[in-house]
Amino acid sequence: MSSKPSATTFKLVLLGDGRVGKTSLVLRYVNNVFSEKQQATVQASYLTKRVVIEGVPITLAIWDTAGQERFHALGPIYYRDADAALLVYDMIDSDSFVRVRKWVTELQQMASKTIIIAIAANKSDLVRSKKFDIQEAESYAASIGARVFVTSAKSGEGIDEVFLDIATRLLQKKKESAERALPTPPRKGILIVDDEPEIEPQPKCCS
Ligand SMILES: Nc1nc2c(ncn2[C@@H]2O[C@H](COP(=O)(O)OP(=O)(O)OP(=O)(O)O)[C@@H](O)[C@H]2O)c(=O)[nH]1
Ligand SMILES: [Mg+2]
Repeated sequence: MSSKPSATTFKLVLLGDGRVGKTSLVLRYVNNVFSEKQQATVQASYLTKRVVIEGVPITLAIWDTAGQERFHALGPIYYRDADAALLVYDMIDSDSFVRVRKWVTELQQMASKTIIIAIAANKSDLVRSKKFDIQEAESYAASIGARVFVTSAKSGEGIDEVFLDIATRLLQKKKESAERALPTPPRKGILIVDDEPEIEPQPKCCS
């Protein structure tokens, strides 16, 4: 009798200003739905998504936090032991990008040192010219080892890509730490000889 391998679960937290589209991104990704009248999140909501990356099943345990300022202090509850953070801003609201930087600074001080970060520049459908400027966001992201994904919860643009990037990096990190945990095999052709124990000099005695 064969049983399916159990999926590894990774914890992902979404952070960002209020109204930038965090809930909409998650609902588009998990349920493939979008609402123009999405209600503001209170505290946080929780959803899961199972995906298979390169044949490996994983579960994303997604914490979608509330962006309104009055909920800011709850952040640590959700990011403290998170494996990854998706920081979201609204492309047509530059203040919301300032908030992304603040979250990154807080994560760098308070969250796991190895947390994986990605940035979503959301609401791309509202940007008339497709030559919108995400250069600043891209160079900032590069400086913190992250990537920016242009997304629209409304049209679906970039959603699968950003979650796939996170899931792939989580799996890669897990593989690397599993490899590091393996004992290193002894190198061939090297004979290890214990040093002779040193003979302690006998104290000279006096008469
Ligand atoms: N046009 C457009 N509207 C969007 C997009 N994403 C979200 N919205 C709208 O923006 C508003 C806020 O979206 P939410 O998903 O509730 O934003 P949020 O970041 O979860 O907000 P909080 O829960 O308050 O932190 C809603 O009216 C959504 O319909 C998008 O990609 N394009
Ligand atoms: Mg929300």
